[in-house]
Amino acid sequence: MGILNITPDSFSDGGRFLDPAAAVAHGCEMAAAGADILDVGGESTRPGAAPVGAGAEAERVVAVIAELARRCPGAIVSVDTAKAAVATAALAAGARMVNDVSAGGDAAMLALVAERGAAVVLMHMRGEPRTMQRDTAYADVVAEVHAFLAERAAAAVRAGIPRERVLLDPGIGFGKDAAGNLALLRALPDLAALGHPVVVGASRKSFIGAVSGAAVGDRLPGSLAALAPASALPAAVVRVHDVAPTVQYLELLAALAGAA
Ligand code: HH2
Repeated sequence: MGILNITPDSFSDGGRFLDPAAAVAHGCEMAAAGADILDVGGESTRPGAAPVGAGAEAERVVAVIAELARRCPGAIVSVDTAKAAVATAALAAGARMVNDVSAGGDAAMLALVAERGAAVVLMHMRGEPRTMQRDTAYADVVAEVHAFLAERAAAAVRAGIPRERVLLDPGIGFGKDAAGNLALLRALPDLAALGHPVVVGASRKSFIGAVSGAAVGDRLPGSLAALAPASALPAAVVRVHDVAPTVQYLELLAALAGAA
């Protein structure tokens, strides 16, 4: 899953793709480099980010989604939004997946995804982006995140979304400290045991800087290393900025494991 942020303030690529033509070109480049899914977002979720209204968010993403769906029919276009109103417009424009960092926090979201025959990513986050890094202490971060995701997955299936179209994401960096993020990555096999495909978004995130001291632009090696646990799972999606190096990294791991 290649990341396409059409925002002025995303933590690593903010402002680069505000021009729709530049956004579409980058999406097509990622698809050509091997991304199966293009995740288009119009609101930053970095810690402290200011919220964006549904109208402005939809305005940023809808035309780009329509163009990507037309130009890259081989890729699934995903909309990274927690708002059902934005998801409605994005699905009408050709998106086939909703990446919801609030895991169905908008009461209309799960029914909408079910009704449109789309897929959904349900992610764990503590609180909201503005405040999520204020309290990163958990009695047991893995148990708490997995219990939350199990409950949200059951709600999605109850809403009528087929099980294989409900993907679960531990929310790396969303209200967790570096130790919590590492514990969640180590525990991915337990999350996968819930029986859903797993999504991991570790690309360039601050825990990589906490471990290595690398600045945000220099975190590709750490971003790849953070994907090793996901690569061993039966069904996983990795959400990344650097598609071509990630594809090469995963191809080599698969070759070493003897997989097709
Ligand atoms: N991380 C970000 C945004 N959306 N969605 C899922 N499912 N999982 C993630 O880990 C995830 C996500 C944050 O990264 P990015 O999009 O690069 O930055 P920003 O939120 O500042 O736009």
